Amino acid sequence: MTTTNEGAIRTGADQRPDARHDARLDWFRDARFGMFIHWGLYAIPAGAWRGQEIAGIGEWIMLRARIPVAEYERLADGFNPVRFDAEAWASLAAQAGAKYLVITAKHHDGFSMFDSQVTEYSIVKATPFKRDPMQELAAACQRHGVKFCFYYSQTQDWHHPGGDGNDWDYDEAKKDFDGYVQNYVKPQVRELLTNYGPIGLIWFDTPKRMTTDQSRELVDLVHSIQPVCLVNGRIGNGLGDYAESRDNVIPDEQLHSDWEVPATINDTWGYKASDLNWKSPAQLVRKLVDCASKGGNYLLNVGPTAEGVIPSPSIERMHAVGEWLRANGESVYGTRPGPIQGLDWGRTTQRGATTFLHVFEWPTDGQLKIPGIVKSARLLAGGTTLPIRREGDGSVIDARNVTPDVIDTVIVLD
Ligand code: FHN
Repeated sequence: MTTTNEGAIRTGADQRPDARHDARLDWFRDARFGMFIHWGLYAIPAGAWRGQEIAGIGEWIMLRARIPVAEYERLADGFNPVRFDAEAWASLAAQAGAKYLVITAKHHDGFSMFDSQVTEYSIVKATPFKRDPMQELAAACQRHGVKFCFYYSQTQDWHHPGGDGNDWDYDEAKKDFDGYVQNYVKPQVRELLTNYGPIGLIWFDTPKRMTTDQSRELVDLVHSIQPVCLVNGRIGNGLGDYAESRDNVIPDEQLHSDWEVPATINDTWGYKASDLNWKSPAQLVRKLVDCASKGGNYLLNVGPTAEGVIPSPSIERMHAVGEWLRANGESVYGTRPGPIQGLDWGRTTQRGATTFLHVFEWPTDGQLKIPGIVKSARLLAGGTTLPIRREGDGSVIDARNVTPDVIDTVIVLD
């Protein structure tokens, strides 16, 4: 486990005695799968600036290419995502089996992707598009029964003179970071929690220079407006309702805490045209199951284009995960870590007295060796009962006649 200021899994919060009894977390604990969306002005350059490919994740292009604020701002003039379709995005989340959707209201580039009275630098006021996509998405998510949630970069803001991170336009030593938090971040967070209906959770990021008071004040502000809205661990200073793992890093072991891993479907968060390193559906499902088997949630990202389109490889993969979940969701949603941990060929999840054995790598002889006594075994998909025999302290499931699911075959054990 790590305890870095990047908001990774935090031992302090993990050990809060009331963490597992707080009913506000029930939906989150049962959800296990969420869809993340990184969408902003950075989708226009899509990883290249002045004809040069810029290394790293797409949404960091302003910092990586040291683009002056005045120049980056001009991207807004050309941001017109006419193909944006909130209904399609919410429907994709629902079809993928995601129970919540988290979208960037403001990322580190400082551009507000929602209607804000605090700034002119927003999608409504500074672009030809003029619409508030967050209103449309909030409504679409409600129609699809997907919890609507916001990402908000509270510390890094490369556009605001007081925000963290921009040392090419602004003198770090002269920054009024607290002024930025009090007069910009707080009013914006208030807007997000006031104008878009019920918000499942608010996802803060890279806490870095946040003081304990600043983190606490933001948590209190969130809860003063929406008492049941969750706050993720990257609010910083050991606060927040649940712990956040490092990006794309699933802990090695089961954790006795509520946690989530944010994850990329290729190697970037914001759209980057050259990044075609897509994970396969089998990799994605197995990562989701790995999280569930250790008590965590998998928050899988898509990065829409500047036209407002989610790239088709992402859509295909989301559909594939959804297809697997439609047949096997019982073994993921609402489950808790399974009794057998550390298997190198699979994972276990559990609900009540039922254990779900997830087989990733099928044994060549079709004999599944399980530590402990297994009384009955049947395939989750189709319900076929499988013969079992005792062998020493363990049990062997005879699965020679099974045609395995190439992604993950789930066997129900009692
Ligand atoms: O810097 C960000 C990054 O752009 C992205 O938003 C990820 C998602 O977890 N969070 C930060 C890095 O950890």
